[in-house]
Amino acid sequence: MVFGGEIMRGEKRSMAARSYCLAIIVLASVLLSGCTNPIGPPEPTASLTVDVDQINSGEPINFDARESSTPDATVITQFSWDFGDGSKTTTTQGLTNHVYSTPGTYEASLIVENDRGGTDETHWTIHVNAYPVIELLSQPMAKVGESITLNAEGSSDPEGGVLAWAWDLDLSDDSDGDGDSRNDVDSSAPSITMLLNKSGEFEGAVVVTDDRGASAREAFQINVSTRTWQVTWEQQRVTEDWDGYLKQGESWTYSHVPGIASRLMEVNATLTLTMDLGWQM
Ligand SMILES: [Ca+2]
Ligand SMILES: [Ca+2]
Ligand SMILES: [Ca+2]
Repeated sequence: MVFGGEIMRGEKRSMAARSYCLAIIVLASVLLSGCTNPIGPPEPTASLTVDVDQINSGEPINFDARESSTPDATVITQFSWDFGDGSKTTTTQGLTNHVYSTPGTYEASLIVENDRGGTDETHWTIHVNAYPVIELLSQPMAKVGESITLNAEGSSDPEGGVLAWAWDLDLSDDSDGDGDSRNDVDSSAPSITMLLNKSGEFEGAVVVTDDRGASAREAFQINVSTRTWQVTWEQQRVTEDWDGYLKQGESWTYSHVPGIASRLMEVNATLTLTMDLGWQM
């Protein structure tokens, strides 16, 4: 019995020792894991921010993952970026940027990896706005004195945004006096009518802006020519009668001004003596 009792106490001590060791192993595992993954490698925590949630197509957006962390005794070794439009890149620093060339909604993702092979992933949704599409009806040729209509009312925004129009009717004239002749807002109507009162080549532009501040610009040219006039001259005979008397050496002068709408074509002068007194003593 004594022998058997020793055996039982020995088994109990052995079981207690195994339980104690198992508790130590489990505790050590929890401590080493950073309390995030008691089975696999210690995992980092990915953190992602962007400078803007909405951009216009073609504009850059900046991604910042520098707030990502990893448990003590480990370091982040790689940031794997997937921008959601088919473009991917990896960096060792938590900063990058990307240009979305096509409008749409994209979900960017980031995987942060540490030197123990632990990873964490996070996502961010980005809306890429499309620029308005300008539809401009203009008249490239005109004559002085004509009124022409420029119509951009048919312009549209792919997202259906509310549009605003700004016309600069002469890119060589600084109508608002700010030193830039190409930024004037001579009209904000969708369609305008302008009187062409002088000849020459004129260039203007219309800027259409959507409700998210994306602007599209289209220039137009108008060649204003002078009018061609057909002139018909009417002949008018002007006569002047004079019956004065001139002594030797005297003269008589007659002047005729034809006026601004006519001109003097020909002058025929005839002096007719109605009485020749002859020599008198
Ligand atoms: Ca838009
Ligand atoms: Ca101007
Ligand atoms: Ca100006």
